[in-house]
Amino acid sequence: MPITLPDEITAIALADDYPALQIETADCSATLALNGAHLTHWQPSHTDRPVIYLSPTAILQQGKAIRGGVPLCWPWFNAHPTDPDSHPSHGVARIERWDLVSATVEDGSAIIELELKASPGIEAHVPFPFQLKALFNLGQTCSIVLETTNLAKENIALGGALHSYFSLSHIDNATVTGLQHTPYLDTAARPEKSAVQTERELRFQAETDRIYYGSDLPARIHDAEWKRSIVVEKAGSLTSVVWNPWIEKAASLGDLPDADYQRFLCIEAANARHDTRILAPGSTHRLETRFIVENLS
Ligand code: TA6
Repeated sequence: MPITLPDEITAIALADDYPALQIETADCSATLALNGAHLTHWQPSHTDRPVIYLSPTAILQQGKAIRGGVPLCWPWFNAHPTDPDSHPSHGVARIERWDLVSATVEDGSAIIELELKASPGIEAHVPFPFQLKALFNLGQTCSIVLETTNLAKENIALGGALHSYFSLSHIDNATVTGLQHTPYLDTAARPEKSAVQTERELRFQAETDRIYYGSDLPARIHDAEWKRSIVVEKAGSLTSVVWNPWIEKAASLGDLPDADYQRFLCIEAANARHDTRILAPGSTHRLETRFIVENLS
């Protein structure tokens, strides 16, 4: 890594040929892998447990997505919109190695910029020229911005998600608020079905895979056991995805211990389905999320 790192940021390897940055500031500890520009750990100093869940059996290999942390899904969400058999689920950004552009520490927060440059491997899946940056501000709060600039001469269609995995004491202790009265697409149902959330608090008793649409409002995870709540704010997004694989799906995932569906919940700032953005030549889209942890006495 060509740039000089401040004392609070150390270059480490999470596995062979798997570089990352270890961040230890007054306000937080965090780990950021260059593969996928993937935040695998964040814990602000005012909470005594990690906020981000990382699977203990995550595969740390170039070309593989990390189970847990905050995968950056880009430039499409979930299955490729027209040719899912030829392109990876959730796009290419999370399986490619990013370059470190800058890393500084200001007032206890680490400010880090990474960039994904085009390559033949990427161009096989992404048919347009682009500039893609990931901007991290890691301190008492955590903010992540995925910034895409369309370098093509024509419009492009852009989807994606900041696919955040939040750590829980147990899924039975977790509720989510902020989604009441919001319409959603239940993609776990066969066939998929549309509904509107009526209850104020969302609880989890089965596989949950929902795309909430039409809202840019924050969601809040309440953890009764750990007496904390996590506010998930977002910008540049009108779809929020809520996912927990539950028993069967968790058992089918080779990089997740069977019972670990109990230990996390995904709340994702997304541009999914009808929130896919059309970007004109030269224009930029910023998909943003921010986590705020509040201790409940
Ligand atoms: O964001 C929810 C979702 O799209 C689910 O449908 C589920 O597949 C999850 O992402 C995980 O996807 P992955 O490709 O990481 O296994």
